[in-house]
Amino acid sequence: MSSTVNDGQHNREKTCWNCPAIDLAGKVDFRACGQSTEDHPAAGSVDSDVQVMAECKRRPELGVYDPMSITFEDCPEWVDGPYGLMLKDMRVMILGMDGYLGWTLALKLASLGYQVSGVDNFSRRAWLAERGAHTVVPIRKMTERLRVAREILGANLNFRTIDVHQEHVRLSEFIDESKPEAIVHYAECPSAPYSMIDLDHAAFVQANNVLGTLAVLFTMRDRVPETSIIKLGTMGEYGTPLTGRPLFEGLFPADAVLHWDDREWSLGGEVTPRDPASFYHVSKVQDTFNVYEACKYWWLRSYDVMQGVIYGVHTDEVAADPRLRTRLDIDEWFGTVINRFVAQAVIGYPLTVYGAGEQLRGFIALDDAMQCMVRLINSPPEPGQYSVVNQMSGYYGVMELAKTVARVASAEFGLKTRIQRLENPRVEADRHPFEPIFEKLPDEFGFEPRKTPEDVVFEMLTLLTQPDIRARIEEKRHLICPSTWWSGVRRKAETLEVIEEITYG
Ligand code: USQ
Repeated sequence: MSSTVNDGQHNREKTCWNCPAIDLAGKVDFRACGQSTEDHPAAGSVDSDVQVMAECKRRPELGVYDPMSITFEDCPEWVDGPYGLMLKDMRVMILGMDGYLGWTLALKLASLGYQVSGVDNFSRRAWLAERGAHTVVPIRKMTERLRVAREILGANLNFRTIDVHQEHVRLSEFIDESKPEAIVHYAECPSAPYSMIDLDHAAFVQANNVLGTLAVLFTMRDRVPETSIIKLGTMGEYGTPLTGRPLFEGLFPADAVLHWDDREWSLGGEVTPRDPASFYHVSKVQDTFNVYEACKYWWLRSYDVMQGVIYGVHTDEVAADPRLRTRLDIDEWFGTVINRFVAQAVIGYPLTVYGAGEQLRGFIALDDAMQCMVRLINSPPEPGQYSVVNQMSGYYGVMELAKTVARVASAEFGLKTRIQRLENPRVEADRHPFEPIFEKLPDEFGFEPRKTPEDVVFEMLTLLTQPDIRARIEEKRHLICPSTWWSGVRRKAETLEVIEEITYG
């Protein structure tokens, strides 16, 4: 596949073996998870009596045939698109379509010509309401969102209110009806601090995320086993090991070796160690194993997307009309760090760097994350393949990012911005080695990041300085300073140091 990347058609040499339109037929052997097709009889081993044959749901005239014999490039159902070849009118279901990412992706896919369906139970709105918070970028009710998407973008989004965890029979029915060829699973509670509030919140986040994902996996086994699941994991599953061990993409590379007691073993293909940083991150680790097992037991196909911290408000589609905007949270529970810093700069609140501010994290802009997702949808994994991508475009220290925000805010918007170091309410190393590996998306899927933090901070400040949005940030100023401690203590974090504008300019 090496010649196929970065030419706009990274997936052209994939075959029907990867395509969700096939029905596997005949005598099919059971493969271990993640095993290459090269070792599989379907790849043409002469010694084997096992032959994988398929039929195409889109092209029944092909009859029963060898799925390795037709490439995407040779198939008329796969057509040119901006992010690789795309399956004509491909049906994609988004679980969690009302969320920050889900809504943005729905509009992106529909604009590119995909048939988009989606479900949500509006729990993100409810969690914010429970904390007394709100999205500072106002968003419309789903009925209006759908209407405006149709009116402005010509997007026909097929939406159903369903709780993925509690209503899997309804989810099955909706899957039967809309027959998705890829399912993007965003329907989880994404907040580390929310999961650390108390027992009820920790239990809720774990049940909601882990059992919801389990329901999705069983439903896919029974209804759409050829459909790929693109599941949102997190870079935070790996933690920041103090040994400095590289953070590989989910599984150890083929040449990784364990030396111990004068002996040596290959680690190639094994799941890498995890060191999650909150009860929320633990839920993502358990999801990883559940998805991995489902691929192994049932030949499901999955990309587990270990996403870095996301930031930004802009894609062409959400910017097409104010009523199409996606949410933006800046409170201590649901606001991610860059989004919070930008909002703080807008209202003159000193940027809240936790601890020394030397924590390093992987980051990706909203727009770039959407590009990655489209590329993954276009390049489905093989049956049984559990594959992981580390989805980030760079890594930065938290203090470094605060200085970037302060610089852009002051130079481009005349906002006098100070930075404060706060006591860190989390249990995390704030000085640590960090070597994330994030090669697959660019090397195998043609991903090219388009946005730098400076670009996105500028876009965000342009929107967030609008008077109505500034007022919505101001209204929730009291929810900026963190009060949720990993230790269980309940009090606002104290300021350790204030850094004046002059020292970072
Ligand atoms: N931080 C600050 N000041 C703030 C907020 C955060 O210094 O005002 C620091 C935190 O201590 C942490 C880092 O910034 O070291 C990132 O915190 P965050 O709240 O932006 O992100 P996190 O809690 O790690 O979780 C977010 C998403 C989650 C996703 C994760 C990716 O909410 O869904 O899984 O980013 S990752 O961090 O790679 O695990």
